[in-house]
Amino acid sequence: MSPMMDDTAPAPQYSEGALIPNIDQKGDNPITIRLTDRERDSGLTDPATLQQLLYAYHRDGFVVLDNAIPDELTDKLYDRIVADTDIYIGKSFQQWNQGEATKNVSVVPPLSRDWLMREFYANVHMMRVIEHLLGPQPELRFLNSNVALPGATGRQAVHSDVNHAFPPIPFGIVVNTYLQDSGPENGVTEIWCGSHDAYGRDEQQVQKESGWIRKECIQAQAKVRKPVQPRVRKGSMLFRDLRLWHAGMPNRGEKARVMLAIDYFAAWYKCPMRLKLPSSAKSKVESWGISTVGIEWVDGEIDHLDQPFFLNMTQDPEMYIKQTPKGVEDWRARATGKYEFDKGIPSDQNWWTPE
Ligand SMILES: O=C(O)CCC(=O)C(=O)O
Ligand SMILES: [Fe+2]
Repeated sequence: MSPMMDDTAPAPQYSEGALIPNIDQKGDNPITIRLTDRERDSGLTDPATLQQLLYAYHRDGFVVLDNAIPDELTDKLYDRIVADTDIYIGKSFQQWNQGEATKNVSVVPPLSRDWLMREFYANVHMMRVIEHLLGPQPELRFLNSNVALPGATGRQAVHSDVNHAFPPIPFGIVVNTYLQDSGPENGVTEIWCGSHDAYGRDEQQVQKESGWIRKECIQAQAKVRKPVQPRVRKGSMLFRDLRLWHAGMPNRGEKARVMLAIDYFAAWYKCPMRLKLPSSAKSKVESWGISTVGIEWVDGEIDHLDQPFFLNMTQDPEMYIKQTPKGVEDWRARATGKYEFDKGIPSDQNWWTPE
């Protein structure tokens, strides 16, 4: 898929041979770019828009794209995931992210044919950005959501979602699509622009088993670029390099804050994780034109609220983590037989203290 020229787009302007991007762009930490309604509805991303999205992402490991999804669809998915969350948290065990105090829970979105909407999971503007960053045929391999419920008493540690050894180049992107307007008041994620390639893994990690960042690195990096809780509009897509530091924050509002987590990996990376989707959706998903090598088609419907949390963003099929009734099964639990639910309770050693 390549950007297509649109005859109705405004004539480009140049300065010393370079295109001047005449687009709706705001902020610098992070950069937010808003598509025109014309771009959204035609599915054609102006080359200048794409250029700025790529520039921001290469610089920061992070960029926000606004107005790529019609609001009605976003509202519909929000209502469904909130209703599902009520059911999910009544179950005997669930995936609380960094302990129950954060009230941050992973809830799989509905996966039936009708609910698998291209606008979210293979949005044409989103795919154009991802293909230009990860190369041809990027692979969808993980689909989940983070629900930040009101009433949290704690925040997450500053962390990177990948704690294993990884190549020092972009290999995977998570797109966090926000299903409501968000800001610090309802727990928008804390973001550390530019942290994706600031330190090596051994240098930055508290321990090998988690992606939590060492206090010295947190304090030092904040001098280069401050962490921020950006204000984002409903339907915004937050493209984040999997190596980037970030943290889930307490939702002090009254309504649940929902963000999708859609992970694409570069084809060359050969991530072994597979996403289970129902065979009934196969022809629909294939019609999106994305690579489906990361998808495992299963017969019958999938009860999305009854899937154990499963993750493997490494390159090694044996390095997966899986949620079980006794705790999280990771390589260490498999070796020792010792299962734990949380990786520890975050303290002020795990976030930035302004000096
Ligand atoms: O929900 C959020 O804002 C971030 C959650 C997160 O980063 C995580 O659980 O790994
Ligand atoms: Fe995270």
